[in-house]
Amino acid sequence: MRIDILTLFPQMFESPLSHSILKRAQDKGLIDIVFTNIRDFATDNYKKVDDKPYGGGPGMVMMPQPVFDCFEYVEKLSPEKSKVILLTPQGRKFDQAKAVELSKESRLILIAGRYEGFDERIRIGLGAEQISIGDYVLSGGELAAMIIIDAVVRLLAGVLGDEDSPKDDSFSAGLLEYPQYTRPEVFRGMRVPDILLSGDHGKIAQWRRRQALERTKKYRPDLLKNKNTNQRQKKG
Ligand code: 4HQ
Repeated sequence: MRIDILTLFPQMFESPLSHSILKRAQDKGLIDIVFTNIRDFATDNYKKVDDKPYGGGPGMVMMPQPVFDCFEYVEKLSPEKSKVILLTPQGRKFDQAKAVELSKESRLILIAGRYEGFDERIRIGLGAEQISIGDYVLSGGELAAMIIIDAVVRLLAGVLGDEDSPKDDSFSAGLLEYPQYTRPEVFRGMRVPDILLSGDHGKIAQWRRRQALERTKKYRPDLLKNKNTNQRQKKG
């Protein structure tokens, strides 16, 4: 997969992409991440990419010209068909189903904005899909882009080892994860449940399914309510 990122702050991505799973995925050549700085497409001497909103009001707005020129340059860098994503609170909320969907694309182009937001013509003209990572206001789209990259890349074939296959992740089954324990058997007076020490794999699997369901009912009942709707949305 090729991932292009259009941003005013490419350095923000350095650390998250240079560790652990995301680093390994790049080292193995499974993903290729390319940054392009929107500011390089500013045309005036001050490298201006934002301007005052028409109609007045606080804050600044991303100008359409640098973003369009940057996008058109990036698109031509590689021939693959791409999915274009604009990070914005107006977008559909990101979830595991969307991560799975994006993991099937061969190329993603993510546009991370700053300031109070994008000139509306960026939204209209680029034909981008709008995605929000949640109902809160960030100071820029960069962290949102990183979250999407992390959730998508770990789903790509060969990125995770077999041991930590994403198949039993919480959410892939629509449920939270069952409780996990490691050594020692007793820690500060708290015992590992006997069933996990029994060696009876059938019973253990049954216990885990039950626990996952109970936890979901207790902490995230909304996941159970939405379960059928989510699956229907996926098929439709
Ligand atoms: N932004 N999910 C970029 C967000 C956001 C979100 C605020 C996006 C500022 C310029 N992005 N603008 N929530 O809060 O994706």
